[in-house]
Amino acid sequence: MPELHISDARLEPIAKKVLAGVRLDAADGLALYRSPDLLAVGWMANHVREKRHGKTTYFNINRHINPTNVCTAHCRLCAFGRSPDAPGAYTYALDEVWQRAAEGVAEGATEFHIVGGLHPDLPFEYYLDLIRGLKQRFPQVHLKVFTMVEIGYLSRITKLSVRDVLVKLKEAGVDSMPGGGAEIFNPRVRKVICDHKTSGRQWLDIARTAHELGLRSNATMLFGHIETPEERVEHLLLLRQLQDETHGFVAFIPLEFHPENTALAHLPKPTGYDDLKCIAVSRLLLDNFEHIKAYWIMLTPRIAQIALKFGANDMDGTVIEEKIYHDAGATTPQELTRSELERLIREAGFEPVERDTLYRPVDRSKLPPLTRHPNTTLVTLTT
Ligand code: V47
Repeated sequence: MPELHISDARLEPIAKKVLAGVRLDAADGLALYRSPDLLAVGWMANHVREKRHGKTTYFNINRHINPTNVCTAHCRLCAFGRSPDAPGAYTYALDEVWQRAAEGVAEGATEFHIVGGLHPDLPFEYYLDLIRGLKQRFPQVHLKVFTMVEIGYLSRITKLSVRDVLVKLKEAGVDSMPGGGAEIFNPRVRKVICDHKTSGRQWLDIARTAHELGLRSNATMLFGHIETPEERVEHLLLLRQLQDETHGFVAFIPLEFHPENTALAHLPKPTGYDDLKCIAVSRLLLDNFEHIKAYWIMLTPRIAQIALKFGANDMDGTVIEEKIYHDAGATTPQELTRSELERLIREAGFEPVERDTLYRPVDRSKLPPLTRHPNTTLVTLTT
């Protein structure tokens, strides 16, 4: 590996810790965020990444399904949620969910990633039927379903405890949970960007309960709006603390805020510099998270590719039909083919490995043949 050149002297003691495998603290996290020396921060993050994963970079073949965009939370950060009677509001009948899922399976999906709005009228049975129906029809596909925020909402509307909601969902067939809704845990920030939603403390408590029940989950951080570097560090360290306790988190995904079509549209758009910094700092502070994802939908395939050298070891998936970021003005394509993902990874000097949701390598020769070859979709990279 080439040598580390540090132009910011404040990073020297941190680099020593990183090379010695010593855990970083909050002050180190702040120094990393404040340092203009992006390349040195990236070098350190890549050092940790390559020590753990070598040249391996994971991706998966997945299908996103958002059963409804009707949402009572009205978060300022969000361009996806709608009032029930607003133009563009939709809720899928279960048959539409099966149809989308079947399309995903035809593309070779090993995972359904399912999240939606906090619908005022849908009964808990709708969600249970949705899970049971998917499990029955596609037992081989991993169900990564519902954020901590949705679980908190289902607990409120059913008057069941969070634990009981999770137990019922697990019995219905939920295998693990995505990491959304974490945003920034600090209450000052939540008051502005997602006032009526599950608090940061509740998000962490729900994740703890899920992990105790054997449901693993991901975690996210939404950055690039009104949060300070201190609030980012606090967020990451709260996740690290919970991970020390439960070891239930699978991957961490830093999510860049897209302001378009949201109530925060006046905020500046994110930058590649901040994207790479966030990826690198998360790799360095979250020493007990195995996987850091460069979610290309949000970062653009170009930045996601570079992020692989800044600490990320996963590109997420082929996705198909992404709505949350595209409603917020994302100009990335809605899907990438397997061969596009592999090319991006190889070109950056890494080895692509298809994984399942829990990062076990996927052996395609043991799976049923695809009805639609995953490389037939031609995608033009627009950014
Ligand atoms: O929870 C919403 C964020 C998340 C906007 O677990 C926005 O594998 C930017 O959690 N601009 C959903 N972000 C996406 C998510 C995710 C994505 C990929 C993989 C996984 C995983 C999880 O997107 C929301 C929220 O934090 N979000 N609106 C917006 N305007």
